[in-house]
Amino acid sequence: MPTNKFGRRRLVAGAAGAVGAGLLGGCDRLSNNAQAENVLGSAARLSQWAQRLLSPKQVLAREYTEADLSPYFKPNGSQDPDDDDYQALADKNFVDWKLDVGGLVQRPAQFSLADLRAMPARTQITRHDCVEGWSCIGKWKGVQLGRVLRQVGLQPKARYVVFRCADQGPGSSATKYYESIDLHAAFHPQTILAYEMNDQVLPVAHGAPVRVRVERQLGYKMAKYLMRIQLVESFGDIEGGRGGYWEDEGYAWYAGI
Ligand SMILES: Nc1nc2c(c(=O)[nH]1)N[C@H]1C(S)=C(S)[C@@H](COP(=O)(O)O)O[C@H]1N2
Ligand SMILES: [Mo]
Repeated sequence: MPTNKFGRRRLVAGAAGAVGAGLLGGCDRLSNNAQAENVLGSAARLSQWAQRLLSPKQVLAREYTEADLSPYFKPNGSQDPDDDDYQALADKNFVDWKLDVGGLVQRPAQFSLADLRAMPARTQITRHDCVEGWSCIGKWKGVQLGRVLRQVGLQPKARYVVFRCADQGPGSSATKYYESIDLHAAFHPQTILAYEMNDQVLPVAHGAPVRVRVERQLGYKMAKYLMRIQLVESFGDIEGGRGGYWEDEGYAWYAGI
């Protein structure tokens, strides 16, 4: 019946609004802040975003304890980028490294390692699943990507976050490794830019100085050797057009687990 339908829609809208308000309340009190508009673009966008968070898919990946840590965490893909600029940065312990954040943002910015370390950190012990069929449990510390994005502010057209890496990638492609995720994954609380692994500075083999953790997706989404983050409306005109290094070779763009 139409009245039921209307009632249900009102309920969903109300619930989405409540979650939106709750989230903003928890996120540095953005609700009282003009920055909220920059991040979320518009009220319509807020409802859409909040509603997605209500969906059963928006759950945390399981977190483990120290006792579960894998004694050996297998490095995979590139393990020491064959790139002169990267090697020069590595030689100086990445003090000159800067993460460039640009594209469809309000305030393009560069973040040094010190800048990222000065932001509130999140630590999580999670299981990494590679599409090749192996898994390892590791402990990661870093800054939530959502915090970085809130700091630069998104333009309303921004839909995807593209990660650009220093390495050429292990396959036959001449493309540098890159990846992309949507804003839903980008603002997931466990999506972090990790600079520590198992209480150590992130080793080169695992993506120093900073690698992405997107805990509800497969390993190939978790870009290592991060150099640049681009906010885009579409990834169709980037490299092979399928949203990532392995995606351009045929892997699925959405690698949810
Ligand atoms: N820059 C870059 N990131 C990358 C890769 C790569 O080759 N280059 N390999 C991916 C794959 S397939 C996996 S399983 C993980 C491996 O991360 P690890 O080396 O920490 O195990 O990194 C992912 N991120
Ligand atoms: Mo992988």
